[in-house]
Amino acid sequence: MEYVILAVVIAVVAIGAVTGLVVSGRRRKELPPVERPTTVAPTTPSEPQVGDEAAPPREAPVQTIEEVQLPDSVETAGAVEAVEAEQAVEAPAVEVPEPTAGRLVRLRSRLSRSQNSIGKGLLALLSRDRLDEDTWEEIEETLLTADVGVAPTQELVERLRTRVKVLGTRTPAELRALLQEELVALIGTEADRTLKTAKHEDGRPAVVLVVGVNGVGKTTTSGKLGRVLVADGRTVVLGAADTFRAAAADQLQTWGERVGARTVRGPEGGDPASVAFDAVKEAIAEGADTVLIDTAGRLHTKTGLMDELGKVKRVVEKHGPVDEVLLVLDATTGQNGLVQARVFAEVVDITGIVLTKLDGTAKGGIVVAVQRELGVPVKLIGLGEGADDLAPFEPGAFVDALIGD
Ligand SMILES: Nc1nc2c(ncn2[C@@H]2O[C@H](COP(=O)(O)OP(=O)(O)O)[C@@H](O)[C@H]2O)c(=O)[nH]1
Ligand SMILES: [Mg+2]
Repeated sequence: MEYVILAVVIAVVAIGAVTGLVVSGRRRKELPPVERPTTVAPTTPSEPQVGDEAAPPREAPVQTIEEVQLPDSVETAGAVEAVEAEQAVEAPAVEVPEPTAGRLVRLRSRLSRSQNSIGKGLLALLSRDRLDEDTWEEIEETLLTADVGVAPTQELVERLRTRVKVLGTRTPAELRALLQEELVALIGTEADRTLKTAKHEDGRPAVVLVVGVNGVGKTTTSGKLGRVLVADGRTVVLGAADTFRAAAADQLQTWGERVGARTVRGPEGGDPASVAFDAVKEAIAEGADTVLIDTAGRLHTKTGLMDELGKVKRVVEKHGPVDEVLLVLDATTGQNGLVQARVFAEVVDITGIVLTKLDGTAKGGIVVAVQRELGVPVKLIGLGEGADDLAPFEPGAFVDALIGD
């Protein structure tokens, strides 16, 4: 009897083993032929288990982004996933910049808090019950601290004194309107602040030269302005005439690539004037609308600066007159900016000022001072390092941002 039981147990075990082999053999046959490439990293101990592989893990896309980026994993990923990953690397999406209309209003919060407090401070001072001499002196100091400049400050204080006297009773709303009006008048609304960036009738592109000392934000401004123009439907060519370092041209090119604008560049240390000339030449050939030429500012002597910048402009003008010469000034440098403005104005006819870094200074009054100094309007202001942080300068919106409306 015991033998019989033993024999049955052996038989059951044997049948079980054979069935197992057959089933696993079938499962093995059911597997797709050599799906996994031979380059796959050493398999984990669990992988040879046929039972484990019967569940098709590769049909469920469980790969994380990190895994897809790893070379080994890309090979094991499905073909579609691999192709998609490749496309993402090869064709960076071209960005669509923000529209420019109303940018200053949108960026108003960027005007530094201290700058805002100057506008609000003026309003508070004007709203005092008694406008005595001390108060007028405080108003004057506030304006001077903001770098408005001595003459414009005195003019403004005079006008405010006269108008406040006429006003008699002063309601907050009246005072605000009065200050708004006088600050806007001080900045000026007559000047043409538009940029000449439209193609000429003869098909020649508009040429914009961007000048200024090192670090003020020329390249950044060229890039941001390029985006603005592209957003407005223009075709733009960038000229990397800052040939001191390859990195400077790379920086400009990166800006251009983001919006699909081509950059013309020369060899490191090459002649800036010839790069500028080539940029305009190529833009003419392509029928582009606008050429933006970014120049170098790291010149140690005034003579060197005069020579090089003068040459760039003269050489470019062989193609026709330059439409805009934008002087970029860093608002945080205050009065120093005025000295720079004078030097540049001697070399080239500046047609517009770009005041950068207004997001980081309380010296917004420099807008007034620099316009007086050069007799040239501020056309653009920089309010941050972001790609769309450049705004057309509008006196009304600027003053509203200062004193709040
Ligand atoms: N906060 C702030 N930074 C700016 C602005 N414009 C430019 N910058 C920064 O200033 C630095 C110098 O700019 P860059 O364009 O290289 O100056 P460049 O030497 O005149 O070409 C960079 O770090 C820019 O991001 C601005 O409006 N606001
Ligand atoms: Mg630069």
